[in-house]
Amino acid sequence: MERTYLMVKPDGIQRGLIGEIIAMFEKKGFKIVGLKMLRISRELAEKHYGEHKDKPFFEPLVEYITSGPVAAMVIEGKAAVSAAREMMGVTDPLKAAPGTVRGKYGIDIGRNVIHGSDSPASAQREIALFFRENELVAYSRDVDRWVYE
Ligand code: DAT
Ligand code: MG
Repeated sequence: MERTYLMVKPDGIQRGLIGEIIAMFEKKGFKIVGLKMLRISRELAEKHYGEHKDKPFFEPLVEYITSGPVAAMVIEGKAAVSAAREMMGVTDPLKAAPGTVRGKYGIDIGRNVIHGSDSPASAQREIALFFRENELVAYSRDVDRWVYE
């Protein structure tokens, strides 16, 4: 089983989409092992998006992600990283497939509603950035025998 980091961005919170978005991953069969609201500091934003620090969109990106609270979560399941990326849709919401989070709920690339780790290594790094070990809960679900064969 694999874990990935997902985050409903400030536009998703303001637009009342937390429930819809969590429900998509929950109903898919993934297990939520971490969940919280937080306001990201500039320092944390710059760390989280460090790979983009030389890009022209870096400053607006940091402004956006720190502009209001976010909903942070860690989900667990088979191939969670790649499956969640598929469910989110591509970065530009106008190009994202219709059933995806960004395809359903976004228009502009700078308001693309959700973040998800892009590799298992990024997932590990991002989970550690946003969650303490004791904020992640290990538990079993009886329903998992109906999710996995
Ligand atoms: P993703 O969020 O799909 O992993 P990314 O890591 O390449 O995409 O970029 C992080 C965020 O930065 C992305 O969600 C939106 C913003 N961004 C990326 N490319 C951009 C661009 N060309 N113009 C404006 N914002 C962009
Ligand atoms: Mg990315």
